[in-house]
Amino acid sequence: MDDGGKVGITLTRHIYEKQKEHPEATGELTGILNQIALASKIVSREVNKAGLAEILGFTGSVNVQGEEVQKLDEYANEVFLYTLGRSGHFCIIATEEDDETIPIPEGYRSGHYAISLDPLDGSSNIDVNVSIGTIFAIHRKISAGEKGTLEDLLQSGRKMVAAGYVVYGSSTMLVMSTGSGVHGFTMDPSVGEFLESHPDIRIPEKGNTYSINEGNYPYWSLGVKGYIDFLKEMDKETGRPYSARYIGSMVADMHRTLMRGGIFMYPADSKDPKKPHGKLRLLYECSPMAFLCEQAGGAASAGTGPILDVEPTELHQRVPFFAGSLDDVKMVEAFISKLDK
Ligand code: FDP
Repeated sequence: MDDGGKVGITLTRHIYEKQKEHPEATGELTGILNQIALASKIVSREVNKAGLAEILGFTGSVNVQGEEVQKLDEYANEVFLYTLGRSGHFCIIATEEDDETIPIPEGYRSGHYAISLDPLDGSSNIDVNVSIGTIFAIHRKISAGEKGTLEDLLQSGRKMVAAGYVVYGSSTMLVMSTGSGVHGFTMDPSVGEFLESHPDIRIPEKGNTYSINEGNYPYWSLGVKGYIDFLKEMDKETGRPYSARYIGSMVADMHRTLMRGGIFMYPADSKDPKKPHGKLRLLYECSPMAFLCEQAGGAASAGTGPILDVEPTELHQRVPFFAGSLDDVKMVEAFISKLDK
């Protein structure tokens, strides 16, 4: 098709235009988001081949050519670490895959930002061709000295300067915020660019869908059980019963929630005494998603208050998570405050 060379607004142009509204901006965020977009394009290319795992690999075993093949989540981790670590923008990195913080490689510039990321979230879904994603959260460097420290990563979500995710779904889409709304870009594989497809995403004030691993019901608190029971009652006026949707891939479930409204939850449960605060991680799962929810007019809570106000104490800290439409999040908080004293 002859489109006269028009490809729409690219991610780069979008960030550049936004930057012009802030004369004090240095342009560094433009560079950062471009690097994230680049790494996610490489990961997207490999995710699209995951169905050929038996032929091409990604099984962690040996492929038909007799070569040892890497698992896709490890591959994604390496791609992001390589790209971001050498970009000159970051002073320290944390990823879901590594227990410790990751310094910038010797010989490369240490930058003004810290990044926490989950390079391939929902990885139990890779083998069954279900959407997975990348999540990232960016903070300004606050520590003294040239190199970054843990202090730069352990900052509350309120201090975040940018956050986003990439969903590797039927299309690859990057959704991000630098603090002035939430914007979505869909990758056009024919030009290899993310094009603006969803400017200024807003979450409906109230939804009619709930998203939770309901198999954990027996392990929840009375407040959470009470809220889920309430959503399943019949009441035409408040749109109940709600519909249930749960993919089990946080990025995909949150993406649907952002676009359509409703609530996504991973509460605390008593299933595993080693994980008393639920499963999801504060720094690179809950906090960035909470930033996007608030920027889109929704809310994200730990059940007792905003996720963005939680002060992190550990790199891989877990936190209960309730996020989506404002009214729905307020309602679950009301149940928790009433029944979980
Ligand atoms: P996964 O274990 O497949 O990597 O935090 C990881 C995560 O997926 C999220 O993406 C997802 O929302 C959640 O765990 C699913 O957990 P359950 O299987 O316990 O529902």
